[in-house]
Amino acid sequence: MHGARVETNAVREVAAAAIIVGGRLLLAQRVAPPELAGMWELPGGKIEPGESPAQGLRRELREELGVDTVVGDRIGVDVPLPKGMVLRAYLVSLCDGTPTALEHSAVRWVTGPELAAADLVPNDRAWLAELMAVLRAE
Ligand code: DCP
Repeated sequence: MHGARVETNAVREVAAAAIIVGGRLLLAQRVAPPELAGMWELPGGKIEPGESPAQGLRRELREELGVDTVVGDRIGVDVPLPKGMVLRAYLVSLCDGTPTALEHSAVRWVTGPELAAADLVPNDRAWLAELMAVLRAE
């Protein structure tokens, strides 16, 4: 073995939230890294070791948006990320609080046509068709 580095076999997940209220999806505007700053994403972040995806996503949404949530079903494809990580989207319900840009530069609620026209981060474009379908069904 190579020293004391702790290895884990678990694939590291980044979880992102599709929060839909009244036919609109919540988007958050990234501040970093420079190549993504100004672009819009589904809010979320890295699941920490020992957390379930639902626990980690709830924590991220509390930290980033100041809201209490319930994490529901997965939506869309797995998006491979560098370093063996995987990006997954979940349908998420708001329980308490108003989403506030605590770690983003802004948040906004978009309709389907507004989503299609938004400057989304490239990874999140993989979910566009499913998100549009959910918004249409609202
Ligand atoms: N990502 C993405 N689409 C999303 C959310 C994240 O493509 N809807 C990507 C951007 C990053 C990686 O996933 O390459 C990790 O996302 P964050 O930087 O948002 O995750 P954390 O907030 O956990 O990062 P850290 O705390 O390390 O800054």
